[in-house]
Amino acid sequence: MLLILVLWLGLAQPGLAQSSTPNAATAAGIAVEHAWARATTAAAKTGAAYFTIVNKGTAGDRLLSASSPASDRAQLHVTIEDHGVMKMRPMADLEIKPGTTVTLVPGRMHLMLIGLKAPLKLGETFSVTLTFEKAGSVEIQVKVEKPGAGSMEHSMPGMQMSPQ
Ligand SMILES: [Cu+2]
Repeated sequence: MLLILVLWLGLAQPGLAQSSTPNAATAAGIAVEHAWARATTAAAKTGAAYFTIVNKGTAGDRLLSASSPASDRAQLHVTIEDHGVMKMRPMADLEIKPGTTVTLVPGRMHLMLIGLKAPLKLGETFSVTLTFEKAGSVEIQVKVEKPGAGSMEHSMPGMQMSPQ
């Protein structure tokens, strides 16, 4: 019900919800652009998605959680180096200050798709719903690109999940 209200308010205000590209979603000043994921092997149980969040509003917002029909769970992860070993840790949330852009890129941050229901195949798209503190739910379409796309490998040798 709240989502419907938020969407209705967005549509009712000229100047908002004017994005036409399929990859962009706008609600309360938040836009999500260039969402992509890496293709996975047939055996992969996890995948990673990346996107750019632009806060065009005058107030800060926070990305609180995410979900996708492509996997059992979707978790925001940050990549850190610990004694020369790349590790990833879940993030509680992600702040997007007004007028700033936050980009999830390999080697820094990603949306971890845990328990993939099917391999992510090159050229396919799947949806992810991002839940923001103020902007509410924003559905994005994630395009699957080549396994090695991006600047750094997601699955680096020695990369491991820290216990939660
Ligand atoms: Cu991860």
